[in-house]
Parts: sequence; C-alpha cells; structure tokens
Amino acid sequence: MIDLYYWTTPNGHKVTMFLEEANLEYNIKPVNIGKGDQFDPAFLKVSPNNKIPAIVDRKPIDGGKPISVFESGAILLYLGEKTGKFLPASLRERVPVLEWLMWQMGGFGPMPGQVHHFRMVESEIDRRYGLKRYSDETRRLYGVLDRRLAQAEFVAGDLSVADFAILGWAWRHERHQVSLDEYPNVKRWYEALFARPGVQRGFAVKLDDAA
Ligand SMILES: N[C@@H](CCC(=O)N[C@@H](CS)C(=O)NCC(=O)O)C(=O)O
Repeated sequence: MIDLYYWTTPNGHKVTMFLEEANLEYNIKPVNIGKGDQFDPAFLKVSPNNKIPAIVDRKPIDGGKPISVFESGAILLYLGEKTGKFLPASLRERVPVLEWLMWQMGGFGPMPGQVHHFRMVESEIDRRYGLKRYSDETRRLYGVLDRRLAQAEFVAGDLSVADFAILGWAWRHERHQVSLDEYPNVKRWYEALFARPGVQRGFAVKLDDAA
C-alpha cells in the first residue's frame, strides 16, 4: 500500500495518473495547500520542501522499512522502477524519457505556474511584465512540445512517465491562457491520453474540500 500526500493540482495528478494506469493500491492523505497543511511538521518530515505530492511506500520491493519520496519527478521514477511500467528498462530507451521528464520539471510547469501567479497580481505594471515574460516562455515550450509530437505518438517512445508529467500541466492550458488549437500535435496527444480510462480516473480523484 502506498500513502499519497495529495491535493488536486497538476503535480498531484501526475502521480494519481500513474497509480491508476498501473492499477496500484493507494491511500490518499489530503494536504490542503490553501489552508497551510503543507507546513505541518508531520508532513515536512515526508516532504521537507513543503509541497505536494509525496508518497510513502509501506511495502517496498526490498521488503525493508517504508520508503518516502518527495518531488513528483522522483516519485514517477520510483514508481516506474518499482513496477517496471511506463519507464523503459534499457538505458538507450530510458534516455528520452529522462530528457522529457526533466524538460517538464524544469520548464513546463514552473513557467505556466508563473502565468497562473501573474494573472492574479493586482498591480497592472507588474502583472503586464510578468504575464508577457512567462506567457512567451510558456508558448515557446508548447511549440517545442508540438514539434516533438509531430514526429512521435508519445513524447519519448512508448507511453511513459514523461507523458504523465507533461499532461499534468497541459491539463491547465486554459488557466495559462493557451489554446490547444494553436498546437495541433499537442491537441491530438492530449485527446488520446484523456481517452484512456486510467488517465481519466487519475484526474477524477477528488477531495471533499478541494476546488
Ligand atoms: N517541483 C515540485 C513542485 C510541487 C509543487 O509546486 N506543489 C504545489 C502544488 S502543485 C504545492 O504543494 N504548493 C504549496 C506551497 O508552495 O506552499 C514537484 O514537482 O513535486
């Protein structure tokens, strides 16, 4: 059994997508980041950066004591290693998965996240500057992804943790003011992934008091 420290956000859904697609049993531990639960000392022991998601695997494959993991990219790699799913065993095939996973973690998440932030800034001068800077970069990243998906069905070979990581953020495209009509290859990939029952279940995980 895996404990998942979770809230209904892009980074949270990356992990529920994997867990549902791989049919793993898990137990949700809600962390209401709107109310400050992420600063609870008990949660900080699992996630010292005070962010969701995090997991505690109570039955690691080595049979030893529970393993806890924070950072969504590290969690996806851990689950891929544990299950042998959505992460190729061969190094040659794994390299593009690592590349696109790191691309997401370093850019396609932090940049649209800044768009979400600057949309809410009251000062018009600050808002305009931030929106221009981060919207331009977000659109550049969508262009990179669109060119990649023009050549490939999924971002890195077969369906992988890299697709889950990127989809978690593409799911918020309206919030970062991007129309998928401008990126037809991303749109095709997005619709194909959302047609999968496991992905749908991953996004359907709801919490009573979450928006
Ligand atoms: N790099 C981290 C980012 C996680 C992250 O930003 N989590 C947000 C929700 S999507 C959060 O917990 N925010 C609470 C806070 O910053 O206090 C990851 O990928 O796991």
